Amino acid sequence: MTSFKFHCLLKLCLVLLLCFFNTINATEVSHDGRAITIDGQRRIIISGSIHYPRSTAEMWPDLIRKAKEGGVDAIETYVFWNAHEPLPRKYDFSGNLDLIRFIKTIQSEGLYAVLRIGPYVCAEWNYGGLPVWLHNMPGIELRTANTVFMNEMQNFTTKIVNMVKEENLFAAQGGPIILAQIENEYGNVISSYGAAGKAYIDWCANMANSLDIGVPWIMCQQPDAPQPMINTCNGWYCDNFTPNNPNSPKMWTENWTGWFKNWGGLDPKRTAEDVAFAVARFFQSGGTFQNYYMYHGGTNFGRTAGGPYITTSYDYDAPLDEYGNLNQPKYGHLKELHDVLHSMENILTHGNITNINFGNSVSGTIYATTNGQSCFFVNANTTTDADIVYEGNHYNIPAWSVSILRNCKQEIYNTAKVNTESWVMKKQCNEAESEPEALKWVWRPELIDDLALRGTGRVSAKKLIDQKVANDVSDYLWYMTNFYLTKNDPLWSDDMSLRVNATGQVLHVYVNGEYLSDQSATYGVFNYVFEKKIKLNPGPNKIILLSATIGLQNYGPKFDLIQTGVPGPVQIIGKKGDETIIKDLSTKKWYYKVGLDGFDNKFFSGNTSEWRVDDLPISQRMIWYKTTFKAPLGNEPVSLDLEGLGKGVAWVNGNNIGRYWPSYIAQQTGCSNEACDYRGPYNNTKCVTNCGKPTQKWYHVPRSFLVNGENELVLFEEYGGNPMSVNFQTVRVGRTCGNAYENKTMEISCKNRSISSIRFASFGDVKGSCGSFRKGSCQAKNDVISVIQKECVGKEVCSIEANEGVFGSTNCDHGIRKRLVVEAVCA
Ligand SMILES: *[C@@H]1O[C@H](CO)[C@@H](O)[C@H](O)[C@H]1NC(C)=O
Ligand SMILES: *[C@@H]1O[C@H](CO)[C@@H](O)[C@H](O)[C@H]1NC(C)=O
Ligand SMILES: *[C@@H]1O[C@H](CO)[C@@H](O)[C@H](O)[C@H]1NC(C)=O
Ligand SMILES: *[C@@H]1O[C@H](CO)[C@@H](O)[C@H](O)[C@H]1NC(C)=O
Ligand SMILES: *[C@@H]1O[C@H](CO)[C@@H](O)[C@H](O)[C@H]1NC(C)=O
Ligand SMILES: *[C@@H]1O[C@H](CO)[C@@H](O)[C@H](O)[C@H]1NC(C)=O
Ligand SMILES: *[C@@H]1O[C@H](CO)[C@@H](O)[C@H](O)[C@H]1NC(C)=O
Ligand SMILES: *[C@@H]1O[C@H](CO)[C@@H](O)[C@H](O)[C@H]1NC(C)=O
Ligand SMILES: CC(=O)N[C@H]1CO[C@H](CO)[C@@H](O)[C@@H]1O
Repeated sequence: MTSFKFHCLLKLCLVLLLCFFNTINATEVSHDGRAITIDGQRRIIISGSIHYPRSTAEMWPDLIRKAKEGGVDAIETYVFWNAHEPLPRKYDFSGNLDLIRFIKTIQSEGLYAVLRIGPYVCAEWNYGGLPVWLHNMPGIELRTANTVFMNEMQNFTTKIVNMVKEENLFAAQGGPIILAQIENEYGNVISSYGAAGKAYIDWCANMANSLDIGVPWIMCQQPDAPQPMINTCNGWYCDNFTPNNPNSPKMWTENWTGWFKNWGGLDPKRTAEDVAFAVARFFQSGGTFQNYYMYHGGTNFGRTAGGPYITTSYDYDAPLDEYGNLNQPKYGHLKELHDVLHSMENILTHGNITNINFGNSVSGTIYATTNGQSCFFVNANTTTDADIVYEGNHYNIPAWSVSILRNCKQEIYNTAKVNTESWVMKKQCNEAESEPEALKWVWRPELIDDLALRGTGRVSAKKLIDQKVANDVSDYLWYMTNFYLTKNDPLWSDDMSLRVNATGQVLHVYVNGEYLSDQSATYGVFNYVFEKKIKLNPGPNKIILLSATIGLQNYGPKFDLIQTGVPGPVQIIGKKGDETIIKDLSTKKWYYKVGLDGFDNKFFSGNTSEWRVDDLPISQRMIWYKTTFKAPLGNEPVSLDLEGLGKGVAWVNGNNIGRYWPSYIAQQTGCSNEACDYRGPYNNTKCVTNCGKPTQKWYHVPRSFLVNGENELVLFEEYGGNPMSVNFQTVRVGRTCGNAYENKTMEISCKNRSISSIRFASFGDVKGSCGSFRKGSCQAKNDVISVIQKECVGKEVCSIEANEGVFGSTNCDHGIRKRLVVEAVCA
């Protein structure tokens, strides 16, 4: 009794203490036309998107810490409705869906949070984050003034807001959340909803306001956002954006650091120079809040990828790569910019602004307060470097770059002058296995014979149905029908074929128990027609179609209505000479079965029965493979090489690491052998790589999925492949290329490994890029390589001043921009 009382008392004290603590820590977030204000202070806020389900809870602290070290103030995330509410009122906030733990991790690392609830999120996420069961509710219309939808949206939004409030996570409660978002990029599609669209967006604003969260709400890409919503900009560049109200600050909620990848598509690459240029221009033109989309892209685990046809990797060429490693030089080059912008916070948020036009696309912006001034000089000319004179001093501004000058005298940053090392990552074989490439496999087939023989499923209808009817609980839906044909049928001939109008998913076709063929599409293709010659029996015949989605549509006006599966028609075409006779099977009785037998019976985890050790099937469809392996030593990230396989799904210790499809070869054209030129407006077709190679052969296996001792890998192979070369590798820094302009410091590091040798070093006008450097027309007198070797070999990190004092004078002409360049190999 006493101890109980004491315990209660203690709890009460704790609660009181916490309340007290929270009240005194309450943060007031507001805004004026210039900036977001925090406790009355105008702030420059650099934010970065990290989507919690695209990594693991174990990875969050490291990712957020790295973001903080990279000069980021706030972490932004969407909230993924269909992940949290897979079935109506059945919620999941476990594991990497633990939103509250994610926000608390942000808080404990000392950063702000931006909560983009949506709950429509786009995000290349399955169905844009909306639960597919919404689609099946009677009377519903999504994302418009429809009470069924609005009730559901309000129900979920309220639930999230209440959960967050209960944990005191809004800034007004002492928590880290400074901003929240309702809806998402609705302005891009509003016109297709007519007047109901405007009514809906006004309702969204009112609903959000009524939730009383104590921090401002934003609406991105919403030019008519009703007050007090702040409308914000998304895009590659946002310097020309103006908010719709003089009291709203200029905010950029999605500055795309790179781009996503689709099956068959190329690896996008946006240079550090161009991202920095876009950010610097945004702040030059009065911006005060900007968010990197993405700061860490991560992985589309399980069935979360949208599209259709978005890959499992969501690396995004973001400052932190899929594995959580620094993407150098992007990470470091932006960190320097953030440090410079933060050092100018007061002047940028209070200074008077004057613009100067130097002509030829060169301009300047001066921020002035009584304490001093700062200048941005922008050269937006894509080809020609500029020499400008300002207050008697000369400045060289490379084409497509921004210089930032303290006191308008000293250049402290130029977006085109990268003083950060570039890392070339490499994969290393699993040192825990004696023969890493010889995993021992067992296998078993997916059960289709039974279905094929009986031709029956669980549900039937006299029509073809949209696959979304099954609430998207599986990628797979079987369509089966029987029909009778005699040799007297007008259709009967030697030339008969099956024609199926399908949506852009993968289709497998079986006729009378035999596999006929498959077909798939590419990203952005919503329909195709399957047509193949078939042999039919006089008498009963059976057609089986297996439709496999690769993520549902996530974007576009009324994207939710785009059909999935086999909407039909399904026809048998008979040709006799010039005559074509069509038999339509669409309104026959069709039997349906959702999912695969191996999923129902949990072949991916813990089902040990009936696996076979004999005659490993190669290049056979619908096979389950299983093996065991030891986790790679150390704590570097782990990647699974699936080259040799076709298409399917992979699990490690029961964790679904995503769809795999290494046999989908990326397009052959569009890549260039020349080094990527950062100059000129970027789009996602520029600077791409990986032409003609598997779109994605490497799959991230988070360390937290692994255990000491035996681990299990299970593959469901849909197309047929060979698992014999499957192997696990670790990801580490292979080489690093240091780069520092004259009078800057060059730093190179091999993360936790030592620098083993120096492959190239020169101080002068070096040509080429990392991996292909060559000496230019001029260089320093001294033996630069031996200086670097002496300083760096054997160390994990080394830094050297790039100047003539260290390397001796150079024979470079005046006006040549000298730099120290080093290529080092890591142990
Ligand atoms: C959501 O709807 C359910 C009924 O389906 C109701 O019990 C619950 O209170 C609602 N939640 C909110 C936050 O409105
Ligand atoms: C860029 O500079 C070149 C050379 O001075 C000039 O011919 C061209 O018009 C400029 N382009 C723009 C867009 O200012
Ligand atoms: C800023 O502009 C205001 C209004 O034009 C002027 O009164 C003030 O002196 C200016 N301050 C500076 C530092 O230029
Ligand atoms: C079937 O697909 C073809 C080609 O896309 C199209 O022309 C035709 O209209 C479709 N038929 C139906 C009924 O949708
Ligand atoms: C394992 O799979 C078999 C079918 O091969 C099934 O009968 C059995 O119930 C499954 N066991 C478990 C634990 O799911
Ligand atoms: C994208 O950039 C490429 C090369 O810079 C250019 O040729 C192409 O027209 C651009 N495409 C779009 C849609 O802007
Ligand atoms: C670097 O510093 C030296 C010595 O202070 C100076 O002469 C030189 O102009 C500087 N170079 C640059 C590019 O700033
Ligand atoms: C790198 O080394 C530091 C200490 O030197 C250690 O804390 C960290 O876990 C190591 N990280 C990796 C990825 O090996
Ligand atoms: C490619 C793309 O979507 N660009 C957009 C970038 O952002 C601007 C401003 O919002 C849009 O106008 C562009 O369409």
